[in-house]
Amino acid sequence: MGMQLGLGLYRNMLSPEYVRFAKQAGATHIVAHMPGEFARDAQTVITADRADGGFGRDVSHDPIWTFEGLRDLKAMINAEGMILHALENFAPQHWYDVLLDGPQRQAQIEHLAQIIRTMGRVGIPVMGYNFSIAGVWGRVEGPFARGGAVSVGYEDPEQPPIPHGMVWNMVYDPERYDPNGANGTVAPVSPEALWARYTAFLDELLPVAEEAGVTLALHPDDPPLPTLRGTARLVHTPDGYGRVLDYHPSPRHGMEFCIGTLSEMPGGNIYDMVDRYSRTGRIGYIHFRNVRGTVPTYHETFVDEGDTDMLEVLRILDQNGYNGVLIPDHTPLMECAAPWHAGMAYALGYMRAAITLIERASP
Ligand SMILES: [Mn+2]
Repeated sequence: MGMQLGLGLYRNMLSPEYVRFAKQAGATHIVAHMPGEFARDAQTVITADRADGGFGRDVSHDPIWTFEGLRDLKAMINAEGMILHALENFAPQHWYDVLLDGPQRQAQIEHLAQIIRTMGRVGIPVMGYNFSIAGVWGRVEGPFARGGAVSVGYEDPEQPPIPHGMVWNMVYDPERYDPNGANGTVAPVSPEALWARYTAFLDELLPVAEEAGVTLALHPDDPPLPTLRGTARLVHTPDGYGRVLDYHPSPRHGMEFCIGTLSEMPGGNIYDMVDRYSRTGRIGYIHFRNVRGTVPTYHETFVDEGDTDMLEVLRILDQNGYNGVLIPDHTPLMECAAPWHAGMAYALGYMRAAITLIERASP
């Protein structure tokens, strides 16, 4: 069966036109990135607003998360001859107090359990998630990729504490949120406290995921720093996933395996990481992207120009029998009338050809 090509679509791109674009570019699978409105339009993707609202405001009670919403989403994708492989990321509204260990925690855990049961009922096999308090924060945008194509990077910024009302780099409580922290900030979170919150989350949700037949797939922390804005990070070293997987042997406890984030980790060998973790059989799907540099300074690149030999990554995956889904994650924006589309089509075409050649050459 081999490796499967997919495309991740943001919340405001979940339409038949975008699904057909993915199909036309050679993909067979869709990953639906659920929270917020990350893309302002088809042209540019919101990346970094250091001093203000992060990735923006979360939407309350988005009906897409109901049984009917997820059923209709899957039906829309299937109607185009495509497969809905995964949902990516809970909305901050769903679990801010799970991450922050706040008073709504238990009610929010119940809601997350309900979402996972609904996914099982609808038939969506993977829930990608990023158990992170600070989230993907602090990135800058610039002409970092080949030919001056605009991409994102991380350049070791000052790290103010997280204002109340924000988690996961999104505002969940606009009443309370003040970008300058005038209404207070999130207290520092130690690695031990974060681990306790994470394992409590797994203890409650893994049994639900097993019963529903849904794989929970954890994204590593991007940027992979030990702490960000005073809060610890879960997977920020080459061994980080090892500890996470060792916590529970369930095949429903897996990875949203981000090659880009893993290669941003200092002191790691990306090929060893790909080899080690693809042998576990616990990759829910792969974020296939390239980057130049490691924390605290790196820039995202086109798939074929960063520090990582992505063909070697595919060769290792093929050798270890990986037959799951790969999506481009993000790509630089290409200078034309449709920068996002062009960047994704370039990555998908490259991946399609590379996978075909590698699988053709493999015994
Ligand atoms: Mn990623």
